[in-house]
Amino acid sequence: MYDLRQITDLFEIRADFVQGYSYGSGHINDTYCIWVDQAGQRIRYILQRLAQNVFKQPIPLMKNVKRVTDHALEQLLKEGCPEARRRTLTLIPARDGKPYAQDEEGNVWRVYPFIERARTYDAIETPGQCVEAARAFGNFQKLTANLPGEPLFETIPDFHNTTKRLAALKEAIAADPLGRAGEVRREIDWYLAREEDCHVVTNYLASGELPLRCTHNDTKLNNVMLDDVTGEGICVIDLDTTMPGSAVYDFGDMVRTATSPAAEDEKDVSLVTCRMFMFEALVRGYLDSARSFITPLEKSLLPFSGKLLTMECGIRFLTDYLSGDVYFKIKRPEHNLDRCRTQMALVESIESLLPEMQKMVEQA
Ligand code: ADP
Ligand code: GN1
Ligand code: MG
Repeated sequence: MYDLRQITDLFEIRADFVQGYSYGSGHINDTYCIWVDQAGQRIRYILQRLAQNVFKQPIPLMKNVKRVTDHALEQLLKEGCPEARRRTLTLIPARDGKPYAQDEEGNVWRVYPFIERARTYDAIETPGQCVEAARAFGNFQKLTANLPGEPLFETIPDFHNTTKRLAALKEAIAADPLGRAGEVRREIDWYLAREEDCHVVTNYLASGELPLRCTHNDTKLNNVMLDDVTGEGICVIDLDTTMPGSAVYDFGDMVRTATSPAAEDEKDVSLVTCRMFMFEALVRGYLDSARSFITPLEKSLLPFSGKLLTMECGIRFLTDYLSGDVYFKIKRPEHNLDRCRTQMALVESIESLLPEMQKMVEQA
């Protein structure tokens, strides 16, 4: 659809374009792997087109990403970290010096060096990976806590405001543009029955009992790269939603994406389950890096966070299904509905484990 050679040419890449193809399994941006020949050596880059239906203000967003990545690199270099440029994303400037380029249609593009000898996982394989992923996201919070200057721009307002997410679901039910509401009454009623849970964290934030931090806000397992050899959580990626948020959101989305053996879009929901040993591994890894700053209330909300973020994501999938699949990328007609159902199964599994999780966290 896009002329990847021409778009690559907009960036300060002193090499010959070889080939480019779609890459990864993100639900939002268009991601491409670009191979170039640099004086006889093949190297690759990640080229991304920002989804402008999701990110309405891509320029301030890119300013956020530039600030965060520059700050991360500075800290890593100051600490004398080996391979600092494998441990943070680095924006390749466009020919005009900006950290992004715009094509004739107004699309915003960016390029990162491809982080080699590491990969992301759509499904977790071992508890060790949970420890590493959680430690990496905790370190990311620590690293961005002393970001100089004004707070980051809110790239998607009220991104994790679950109260507003539920209100949006209710609006979609009322509008029902595709006449789908009737066939998903069971799912609708299931989410509406959990309305009270939606307000817990928003209320704590409003009262000031929970602090606003600089958080990643999209800590899904495939947004952290694990080293192929050591397994270390080497680099946190997908920084589009890094902005003010709660530690509860970041931990919750790890529980959502890293405790179940089943894929987010698994059709057989009997395979979806929260595994206690994976939860324990997440707590261990996260507290390893977050112990120094996390408050007692944040810590006590770690078990509930998994339930909340899974529910929130399910609400978003159902809202998108009712609205005609306008937000998340889908590969089949009922994709968002399947995703909404796996989230329900995972919430039920987490609900049954909450007392055990609470005990485990208190002892950690
Ligand atoms: P989306 O917002 O659509 O989820 P991501 O930024 O997460 O997009 O990128 C999609 C996938 O591309 C990631 O899950 C990861 O596998 C891969 N990816 C992104 N950036 C890099 C990078 N710098 N090096 C290697 N792989 C990357
Ligand atoms: C999207 O971009 P990606 O695929 O990492 C979404 C997250 C959802 C997730 C569900 C900006 O994440 O909020 O939790 O899908 N990102 C955005 O899989 O909406
Ligand atoms: Mg992603």
